[in-house]
Amino acid sequence: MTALPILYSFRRCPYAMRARLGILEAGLKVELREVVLRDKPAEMIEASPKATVPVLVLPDGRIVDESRDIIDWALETNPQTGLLDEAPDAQRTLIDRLDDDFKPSLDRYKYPNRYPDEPAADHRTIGMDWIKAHLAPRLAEHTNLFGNGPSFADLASFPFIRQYAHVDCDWFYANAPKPVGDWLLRHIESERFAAIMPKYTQWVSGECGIVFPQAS
Ligand SMILES: N[C@@H](CCC(=O)N[C@@H](CS)C(=O)NCC(=O)O)C(=O)O
Repeated sequence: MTALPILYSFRRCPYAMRARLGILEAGLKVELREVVLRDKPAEMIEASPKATVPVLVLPDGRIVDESRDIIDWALETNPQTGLLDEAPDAQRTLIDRLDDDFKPSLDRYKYPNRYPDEPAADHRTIGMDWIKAHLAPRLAEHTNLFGNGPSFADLASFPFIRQYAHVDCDWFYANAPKPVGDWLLRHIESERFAAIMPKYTQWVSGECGIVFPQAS
């Protein structure tokens, strides 16, 4: 049997969700090794000393340790997904803005104890303003960000918007523009999302990981 690429992943990490979504959408298979962030396996740190998940280790030894590069690897391996057919540069720019501008406010809203000098309420506002500026106008036009079908930008962004929404669901759905709430719910309730979110047990060195995605 040919060795599968190995994906070090953490179920609840939105970057790792992004990578799993890309792999799923491209119809690829990997050996998933579930990581607990406070107990990272030595094998993962050796492969990628910056020690963030996700990390993909390819059978030829190449290491891909940025979530967006893992999606790119998946899309290069299977160019048929169509995820980047529509306005690829605009999609990538949107995800740059999400990672660079939205994510810091998400962290400050979600983990106020880590940022005692930065009022969470301010960052909740900054996050919602970002959503209104960057996502709402697109979702007022079609059901996904770059058309009616899901794109790279949808899959790379909704796990982060989900995390933001889940800090206070009632507040989010009362305050987000309706097309944004509808879009998020559609993605959260999709079979695609269910397929990347089964509960995984922590990978133990020396054991085989789990084949991902699991046969449905
Ligand atoms: N730029 C990286 C960021 C990945 C990242 O920060 N992942 C978090 C978990 S969501 C992590 O591993 N943090 C390290 C830690 O908590 O020790 C990517 O896109 O893959």
